[in-house]
Amino acid sequence: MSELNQIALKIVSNGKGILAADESTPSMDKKFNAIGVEPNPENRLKYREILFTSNGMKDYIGGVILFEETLNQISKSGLPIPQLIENQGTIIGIKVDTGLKKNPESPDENITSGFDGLEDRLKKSYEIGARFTKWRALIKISDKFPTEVAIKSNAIDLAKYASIVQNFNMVPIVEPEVLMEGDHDINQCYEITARLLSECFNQLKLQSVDLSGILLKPNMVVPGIDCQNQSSTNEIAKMTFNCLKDNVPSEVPGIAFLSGGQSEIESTRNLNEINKINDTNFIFTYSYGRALQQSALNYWGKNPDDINNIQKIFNHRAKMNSLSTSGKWAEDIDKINI
Ligand code: 5MM
Repeated sequence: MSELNQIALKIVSNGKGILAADESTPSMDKKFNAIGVEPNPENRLKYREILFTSNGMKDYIGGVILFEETLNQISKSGLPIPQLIENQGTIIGIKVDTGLKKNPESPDENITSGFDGLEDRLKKSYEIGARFTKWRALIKISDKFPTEVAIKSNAIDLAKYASIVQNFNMVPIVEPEVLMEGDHDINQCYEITARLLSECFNQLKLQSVDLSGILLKPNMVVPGIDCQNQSSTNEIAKMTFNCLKDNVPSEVPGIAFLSGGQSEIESTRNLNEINKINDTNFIFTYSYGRALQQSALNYWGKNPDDINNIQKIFNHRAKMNSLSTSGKWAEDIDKINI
């Protein structure tokens, strides 16, 4: 077993998943403004430190993805954030893409940037303790889009990124996300997700990436938010499972979904259903941002000093998602008294 494979498995095994706490500063600004909190580095640290010191980290969070600012912050206790996370037994990851730009090959679509200075950033992040990384490519569905060229160029860049990261001895999370925005139906989401995944693995193989040393972070196959025909949990689970089974090579050690705008309960319910029908060796788990944090963040906005209950809310969400990795979650146990 290679070192990268071991790290990947440690992140997603034993009912653990990933906490995506890598929101960029503009995203955090929006979230803080919405709950009436002043957006600044101190408040971002305060909020994230509450999550990282929760008991739920030990049991349910195998890896946490950080934004560069957080990786370099010092906690209230005086411990650097990376050390505080390591003390929980959680592996540190870092977002290394730098957001979206216009795709030169298809100017009405996007491509992810981040190759400038990437090697330097990887070297520094490794020294501070990061052992995995993340790069997110976004694909939008509409009448005309995505174009073949957008799918291909994003897949090429994801593979190029993954290959560079493995040279630095870190596990690359490959995140090809088909967005939920739009009125497309679940069949369209299936078709685009399948094409995107298949092109990504095509490119990963062409660029000789060790597939046993990556983690895949895909979207679930769901109808667009504005679609008139919303789907049942059963349908979402079956289509997501089939799409991944047919397009992901078996060497990939873990598939950790993004929540993508689904509610906390929807993300848990869908993952639970996927794991109920999983008859493969794939590990299906979570790499949620919003779906792990939303309730805790809202409560923190109103009760910033009530650390116990903020952590209780986060621990509960993490535990519910952990149960869903073995199909043991049920709606009637998903209750919390605050
Ligand atoms: C946590 O959000 C991540 C970064 O967002 P921005 O770069 O837009 O600030 C995002 O990449 C995240 O890791 C994934 O989309 C999963 O998060 P969700 O909220 O979709 O589960």
